[in-house]
Amino acid sequence: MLNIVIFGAPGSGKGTQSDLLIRRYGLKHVSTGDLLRFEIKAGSELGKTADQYISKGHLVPDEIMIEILEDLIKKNLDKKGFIFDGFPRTLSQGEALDNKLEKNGLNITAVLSLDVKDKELTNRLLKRGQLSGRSDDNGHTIKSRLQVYHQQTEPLKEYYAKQDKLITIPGEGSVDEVFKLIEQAIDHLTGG
Ligand code: B4P
Repeated sequence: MLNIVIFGAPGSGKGTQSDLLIRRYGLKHVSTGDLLRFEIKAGSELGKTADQYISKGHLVPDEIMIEILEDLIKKNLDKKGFIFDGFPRTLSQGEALDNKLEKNGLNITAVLSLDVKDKELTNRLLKRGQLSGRSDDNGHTIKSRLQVYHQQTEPLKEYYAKQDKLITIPGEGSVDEVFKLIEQAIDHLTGG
Protein backbone atom coordinates (compact mmCIF):
# COMPACT_ATOMS: atom_id res chain seq x y z
CA MET A 1 0.00 0.00 0.00
CA LEU A 2 1.12 3.54 -0.81
CA ASN A 3 0.34 5.64 2.27
CA ILE A 4 1.11 9.33 1.89
CA VAL A 5 0.77 12.15 4.42
CA ILE A 6 0.31 15.50 2.75
CA PHE A 7 1.60 17.96 5.28
CA GLY A 8 1.71 21.73 5.52
CA ALA A 9 0.35 24.91 7.05
CA PRO A 10 -3.25 26.03 6.49
CA GLY A 11 -3.48 27.22 2.88
CA SER A 12 -0.33 25.41 1.77
CA GLY A 13 -2.28 23.42 -0.83
CA LYS A 14 -2.96 20.14 1.00
CA GLY A 15 -6.58 19.81 -0.11
CA THR A 16 -5.83 21.11 -3.60
CA GLN A 17 -2.95 18.68 -4.22
CA SER A 18 -4.82 15.77 -2.58
CA ASP A 19 -7.59 16.07 -5.17
CA LEU A 20 -5.01 15.69 -7.96
CA LEU A 21 -3.23 12.84 -6.17
CA ILE A 22 -6.38 10.76 -5.73
CA ARG A 23 -7.09 11.00 -9.45
CA ARG A 24 -3.52 10.06 -10.41
CA TYR A 25 -2.88 7.23 -7.92
CA GLY A 26 -6.38 6.01 -6.91
CA LEU A 27 -5.75 6.42 -3.18
CA LYS A 28 -8.38 6.79 -0.45
CA HIS A 29 -8.56 10.47 0.57
CA VAL A 30 -8.74 10.99 4.33
CA SER A 31 -9.37 14.71 4.89
CA THR A 32 -10.19 15.43 8.51
CA GLY A 33 -11.05 19.05 7.63
CA ASP A 34 -13.62 17.96 4.99
CA LEU A 35 -15.05 15.41 7.38
CA LEU A 36 -15.48 18.00 10.15
CA ARG A 37 -17.04 20.54 7.78
CA PHE A 38 -19.51 17.86 6.64
CA GLU A 39 -20.49 17.21 10.27
CA ILE A 40 -20.87 20.95 10.94
CA LYS A 41 -23.21 21.30 7.94
CA ALA A 42 -25.21 18.28 9.07
CA GLY A 43 -25.58 19.83 12.54
CA SER A 44 -24.44 16.62 14.30
CA GLU A 45 -23.11 16.56 17.87
CA LEU A 46 -19.58 16.08 16.50
CA GLY A 47 -20.15 19.04 14.15
CA LYS A 48 -21.34 21.30 16.97
CA THR A 49 -18.31 20.44 19.08
CA ALA A 50 -15.87 20.83 16.17
CA ASP A 51 -17.32 24.21 15.16
CA GLN A 52 -16.45 25.67 18.57
CA TYR A 53 -12.76 24.99 17.88
CA ILE A 54 -12.58 25.57 14.11
CA SER A 55 -14.26 28.97 14.14
CA LYS A 56 -11.61 30.17 16.62
CA GLY A 57 -8.73 28.73 14.59
CA HIS A 58 -7.97 26.06 17.22
CA LEU A 59 -7.45 22.34 16.74
CA VAL A 60 -10.22 19.88 17.54
CA PRO A 61 -9.06 17.75 20.56
CA ASP A 62 -6.80 14.78 19.80
CA GLU A 63 -9.12 12.18 21.43
CA ILE A 64 -11.92 13.04 19.01
CA MET A 65 -9.66 13.10 15.95
CA ILE A 66 -7.88 9.84 16.79
CA GLU A 67 -11.18 7.99 17.20
CA ILE A 68 -12.33 9.27 13.79
CA LEU A 69 -9.05 8.17 12.22
CA GLU A 70 -9.22 4.65 13.65
CA ASP A 71 -12.69 4.21 12.18
CA LEU A 72 -11.62 5.50 8.75
CA ILE A 73 -8.62 3.16 8.55
CA LYS A 74 -10.68 0.11 9.55
CA LYS A 75 -13.32 0.82 6.90
CA ASN A 76 -10.83 1.25 4.04
CA LEU A 77 -8.30 -1.54 4.38
CA ASP A 78 -9.27 -2.85 0.94
CA LYS A 79 -8.06 0.33 -0.81
CA LYS A 80 -4.78 0.80 -2.76
CA GLY A 81 -3.50 3.17 -0.10
CA PHE A 82 -4.31 6.32 1.85
CA ILE A 83 -3.66 9.97 1.43
CA PHE A 84 -3.84 11.62 4.84
CA ASP A 85 -4.71 15.29 4.35
CA GLY A 86 -4.75 17.46 7.49
CA PHE A 87 -3.92 14.52 9.76
CA PRO A 88 -1.73 14.36 11.83
CA ARG A 89 -1.66 17.86 13.26
CA THR A 90 -0.02 17.14 16.63
CA LEU A 91 2.73 14.80 17.82
CA SER A 92 0.21 12.65 19.62
CA GLN A 93 -1.86 12.32 16.40
CA GLY A 94 1.36 11.35 14.57
CA GLU A 95 2.12 8.61 17.10
CA ALA A 96 -1.49 7.41 16.99
CA LEU A 97 -1.39 7.21 13.18
CA ASP A 98 1.79 5.10 13.29
CA ASN A 99 0.22 2.80 15.91
CA LYS A 100 -3.09 2.32 14.10
CA LEU A 101 -1.35 1.57 10.80
CA GLU A 102 1.13 -0.79 12.45
CA LYS A 103 -1.73 -2.75 14.04
CA ASN A 104 -2.93 -3.47 10.50
CA GLY A 105 0.53 -4.33 9.17
CA LEU A 106 0.88 -0.96 7.40
CA ASN A 107 3.08 2.11 7.62
CA ILE A 108 3.52 5.60 6.21
CA THR A 109 5.44 5.51 2.92
CA ALA A 110 6.34 9.21 2.87
CA VAL A 111 5.37 12.62 4.22
CA LEU A 112 5.20 15.35 1.57
CA SER A 113 5.65 18.69 3.29
CA LEU A 114 4.45 21.70 1.28
CA ASP A 115 6.69 24.65 2.04
CA VAL A 116 4.93 28.04 1.76
CA LYS A 117 5.70 31.30 3.61
CA ASP A 118 3.16 32.78 6.05
CA LYS A 119 2.56 35.86 3.89
CA GLU A 120 1.53 33.76 0.88
CA LEU A 121 -0.58 31.46 3.13
CA THR A 122 -2.46 34.46 4.52
CA ASN A 123 -3.11 35.85 1.03
CA ARG A 124 -4.45 32.52 -0.24
CA LEU A 125 -6.75 31.99 2.74
CA LEU A 126 -8.12 35.56 2.63
CA LYS A 127 -8.83 35.07 -1.08
CA ARG A 128 -10.57 31.75 -0.43
CA GLY A 129 -12.58 33.36 2.40
CA GLN A 130 -14.12 35.82 -0.05
CA LEU A 131 -15.56 32.92 -2.04
CA SER A 132 -16.07 30.06 0.41
CA GLY A 133 -17.69 31.79 3.35
CA ARG A 134 -15.69 29.43 5.61
CA SER A 135 -15.91 30.61 9.22
CA ASP A 136 -12.15 30.13 9.67
CA ASP A 137 -10.94 32.05 6.58
CA ASN A 138 -10.89 35.56 8.07
CA GLY A 139 -7.90 37.69 9.15
CA HIS A 140 -8.16 37.10 12.91
CA THR A 141 -8.72 33.34 12.68
CA ILE A 142 -6.02 32.88 10.03
CA LYS A 143 -3.47 34.47 12.39
CA SER A 144 -4.47 32.05 15.13
CA ARG A 145 -4.35 29.04 12.74
CA LEU A 146 -0.82 29.94 11.68
CA GLN A 147 0.30 30.26 15.30
CA VAL A 148 -1.24 26.89 16.14
CA TYR A 149 0.49 25.40 13.10
CA HIS A 150 3.94 26.66 14.12
CA GLN A 151 3.50 25.62 17.76
CA GLN A 152 1.67 22.31 17.55
CA THR A 153 1.93 20.93 14.02
CA GLU A 154 5.35 21.97 12.69
CA PRO A 155 7.25 19.83 15.30
CA LEU A 156 5.95 16.80 13.37
CA LYS A 157 8.50 17.63 10.65
CA GLU A 158 11.29 16.56 12.99
CA TYR A 159 9.31 13.47 14.01
CA TYR A 160 9.14 12.33 10.37
CA ALA A 161 12.65 13.52 9.47
CA LYS A 162 13.97 11.18 12.20
CA GLN A 163 12.09 8.33 10.52
CA ASP A 164 13.66 9.41 7.20
CA LYS A 165 10.21 9.95 5.68
CA LEU A 166 10.07 13.72 5.24
CA ILE A 167 10.17 15.09 1.68
CA THR A 168 10.00 18.87 1.39
CA ILE A 169 8.17 20.21 -1.66
CA PRO A 170 8.47 23.92 -2.55
CA GLY A 171 4.78 24.94 -2.52
CA GLU A 172 4.74 28.48 -3.90
CA GLY A 173 4.56 27.69 -7.62
CA SER A 174 1.31 27.22 -9.54
CA VAL A 175 -0.95 24.26 -8.64
CA ASP A 176 0.35 22.33 -11.69
CA GLU A 177 4.00 23.11 -10.94
CA VAL A 178 3.64 21.89 -7.35
CA PHE A 179 1.84 18.75 -8.52
CA LYS A 180 4.68 17.93 -10.94
CA LEU A 181 7.15 18.04 -8.04
CA ILE A 182 4.88 15.76 -5.99
CA GLU A 183 4.53 13.30 -8.87
CA GLN A 184 8.31 13.20 -9.29
CA ALA A 185 8.76 12.50 -5.57
CA ILE A 186 6.19 9.67 -5.56
CA ASP A 187 7.43 8.12 -8.79
CA HIS A 188 10.93 8.14 -7.33
CA LEU A 189 9.62 6.29 -4.25
CA THR A 190 7.66 3.70 -6.19
CA GLY A 191 10.14 3.34 -9.05
CA GLY A 192 7.32 4.42 -11.40
P1 B4P B 1 -8.33 21.76 6.78
O1 B4P B 1 -9.57 21.46 6.05
O2 B4P B 1 -7.28 20.71 6.80
O3 B4P B 1 -7.92 23.11 6.09
P2 B4P B 1 -6.63 23.95 5.76
O4 B4P B 1 -5.51 23.71 6.69
O5 B4P B 1 -7.14 25.35 5.65
O6 B4P B 1 -6.05 23.55 4.36
P3 B4P B 1 -6.82 23.21 3.01
O7 B4P B 1 -6.35 21.85 2.64
O8 B4P B 1 -8.25 23.37 3.11
O9 B4P B 1 -6.42 24.34 1.98
P4 B4P B 1 -5.45 24.31 0.78
O10 B4P B 1 -4.14 24.44 1.46
O11 B4P B 1 -5.59 23.20 -0.19
O12 B4P B 1 -8.62 22.14 8.32
C1 B4P B 1 -9.59 23.09 8.73
C2 B4P B 1 -9.71 23.12 10.26
O13 B4P B 1 -10.26 21.85 10.74
C3 B4P B 1 -8.39 23.24 11.06
O14 B4P B 1 -7.98 24.60 11.19
C4 B4P B 1 -8.77 22.58 12.41
O15 B4P B 1 -9.48 23.46 13.25
C5 B4P B 1 -9.70 21.45 12.00
N1 B4P B 1 -8.98 20.16 11.83
C6 B4P B 1 -8.82 19.50 10.64
N2 B4P B 1 -8.08 18.39 10.84
C7 B4P B 1 -7.76 18.36 12.17
C8 B4P B 1 -6.98 17.46 12.97
N3 B4P B 1 -6.38 16.37 12.46
N4 B4P B 1 -6.86 17.73 14.30
C9 B4P B 1 -7.47 18.81 14.85
N5 B4P B 1 -8.20 19.69 14.13
C10 B4P B 1 -8.35 19.47 12.80
O16 B4P B 1 -5.86 25.60 -0.08
C11 B4P B 1 -6.02 26.88 0.44
C12 B4P B 1 -6.30 27.89 -0.68
O17 B4P B 1 -5.12 28.11 -1.44
C13 B4P B 1 -7.36 27.43 -1.68
O18 B4P B 1 -8.20 28.52 -1.98
C14 B4P B 1 -6.58 27.02 -2.91
O19 B4P B 1 -7.27 27.23 -4.11
C15 B4P B 1 -5.36 27.94 -2.83
N6 B4P B 1 -4.18 27.31 -3.41
C16 B4P B 1 -3.76 26.03 -3.21
N7 B4P B 1 -2.62 25.80 -3.88
C17 B4P B 1 -2.27 26.98 -4.50
C18 B4P B 1 -1.19 27.39 -5.34
N8 B4P B 1 -0.20 26.54 -5.69
N9 B4P B 1 -1.17 28.67 -5.78
C19 B4P B 1 -2.16 29.53 -5.44
N10 B4P B 1 -3.23 29.21 -4.66
C20 B4P B 1 -3.28 27.95 -4.19
